[in-house]
Amino acid sequence: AIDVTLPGVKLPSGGLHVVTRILYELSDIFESMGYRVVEGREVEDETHNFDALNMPSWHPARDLQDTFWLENGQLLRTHTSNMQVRYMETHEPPLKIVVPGRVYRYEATDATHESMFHQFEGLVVGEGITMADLKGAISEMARAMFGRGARVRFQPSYYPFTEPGADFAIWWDQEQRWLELGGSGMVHPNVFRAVDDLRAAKGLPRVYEGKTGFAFGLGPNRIAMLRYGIPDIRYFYGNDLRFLTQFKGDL
Ligand code: TYR
Repeated sequence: AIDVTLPGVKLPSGGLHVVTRILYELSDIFESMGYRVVEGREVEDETHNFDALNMPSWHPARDLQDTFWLENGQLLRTHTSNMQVRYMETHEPPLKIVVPGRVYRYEATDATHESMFHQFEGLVVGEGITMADLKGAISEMARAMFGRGARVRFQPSYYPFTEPGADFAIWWDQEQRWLELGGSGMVHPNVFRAVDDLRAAKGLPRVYEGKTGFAFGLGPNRIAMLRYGIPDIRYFYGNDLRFLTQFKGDL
């Protein structure tokens, strides 16, 4: 006979990884602002990772990102900005997209650097888009992520695929300090031109010249580290259950 009053056996369960949850959270925020979430390839060619982003092979900015090269001349994408090019190549403006995903850099590993990490990219293209729209989008994200008191600060910076380019930081009210969170800027006209060239090569109409847009890229790992007090980026992918279970989310 079965004693139905005996306690049951608790089955172990999985849960979403802390970085996955941050990516979902960011995606939800931007979806509610009308953005479409798209994902893309991690094995990429030079055209989409560099050249079309106004970084020809002689460009000094290529040294900013140490690249993992594959044997067939392809590479592991060094940023999610490759998807700016891939998306525009096959879609017409106006558009609003965000791209969560993994990126790879060949660099020494330490508490704040890993050879694989995540980025969250945004791209908006249309008529008469300005930096005020960029600021609005980042501010809205900051308030949704860090609370009503969150403030955003932009500082001039350089990215070959933007003009002008800006880094942004968020005022973390709880800790009373600025968090450097990512890069952004207005899409460089050369990027639009390169995209139109790629489209023309496919027999698609040139629809990007004369358009304006903004883009940004931020670091979800950094958000998780700051929000939860995680001291070392290597914990994320070390697969140590003592770490993972502390941040176990819903399935
Ligand atoms: N791709 C940049 C990086 O990896 C971040 C970025 C993305 C900067 C979009 C500007 C931009 O418009 O550091």
